[in-house]
Amino acid sequence: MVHEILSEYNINQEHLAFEPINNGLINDTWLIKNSHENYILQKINKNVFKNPHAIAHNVRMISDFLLQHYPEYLFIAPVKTKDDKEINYIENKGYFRLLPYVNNSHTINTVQNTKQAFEGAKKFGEFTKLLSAFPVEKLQITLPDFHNLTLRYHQFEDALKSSSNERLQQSQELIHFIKANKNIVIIYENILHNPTFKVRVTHHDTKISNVLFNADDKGLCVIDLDTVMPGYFISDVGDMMRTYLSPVNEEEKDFSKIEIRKEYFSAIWKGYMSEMKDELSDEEKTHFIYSGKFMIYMQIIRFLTDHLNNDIYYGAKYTNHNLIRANNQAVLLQLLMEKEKELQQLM
Ligand code: GN1
Ligand code: MG
Repeated sequence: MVHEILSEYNINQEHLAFEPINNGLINDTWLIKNSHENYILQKINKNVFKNPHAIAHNVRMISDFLLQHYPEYLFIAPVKTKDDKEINYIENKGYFRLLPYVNNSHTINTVQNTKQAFEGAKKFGEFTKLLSAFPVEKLQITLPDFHNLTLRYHQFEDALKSSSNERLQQSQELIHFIKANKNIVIIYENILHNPTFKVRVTHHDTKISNVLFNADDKGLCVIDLDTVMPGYFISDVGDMMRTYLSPVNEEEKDFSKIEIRKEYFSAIWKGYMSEMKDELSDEEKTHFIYSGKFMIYMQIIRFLTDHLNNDIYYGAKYTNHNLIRANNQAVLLQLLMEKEKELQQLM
């Protein structure tokens, strides 16, 4: 299949080698090598991204803007097909895109030191800052209501009504925890009506594997622009907290390993603020820690809703996979709330 896809591009297929890279739950990704160069090939999950052309539109607009205003910024534009398309549709196979591999760069799957956390936060901050003069309303919505917490909460309530009794029974404690923390939804709804919160170009998937690093662990640029849409800074900062603060991620079944590492919080704050301090309003800054609660809470709801809906979105590699992920994230949220006062001292 890879040969068929690559034949749509002007690239040499001699000595072709490819291997899958497992770094996300949604799209399939491969590393491709020929005798001269490396590429990243991705299959876009059409069940999730119903309009792949919206992704291509956004990437093109952002690429043009950055090239015009910040030509020195490293932006990885997709390789175009022979007929000049960024997205390659192959009948019965789906939508694909090919990206050049940046030489001497690498990605990491977990944050191992505070420098990486600082650099990641700085790179996502820089991305939003450089695009502050970009007409954000011209971006297309690639995933409607992606971080709409009100809607996520409603989907959770709907799932409670349609779920099997067995799955409902297993989830009782977590359902109670979600309901008890509904104030996180209320604060989100206040933000929507708060004029000091600005809609900006937001990445919406700020996990560390979406940052390219050089050999000295310096951040080079951000990648995976499928979910770049208009949004609030709490989405980006919140997902950094969700994925950088703990030494273990959502897949960890031994919850005693989950931790909030204060020095990593400090690194996120400093890294993001090194770029965004003049962009964010004071009101936005006071919601910095709230960002983490917002994103972790939403992830609990999304994993649990999927469990109640028989794993139709994320899938499950073992029995109760999404229930365990949801419980893992609930532990993370609980610990974050307990540390909130201490973290405030670091800002
Ligand atoms: C999905 O596929 P990946 O890992 O980039 C999801 C994110 C979740 C994440 C949880 C489009 O991201 O929103 O936070 O899983 N992306 C989509 O691991 O749903
Ligand atoms: Mg992604």
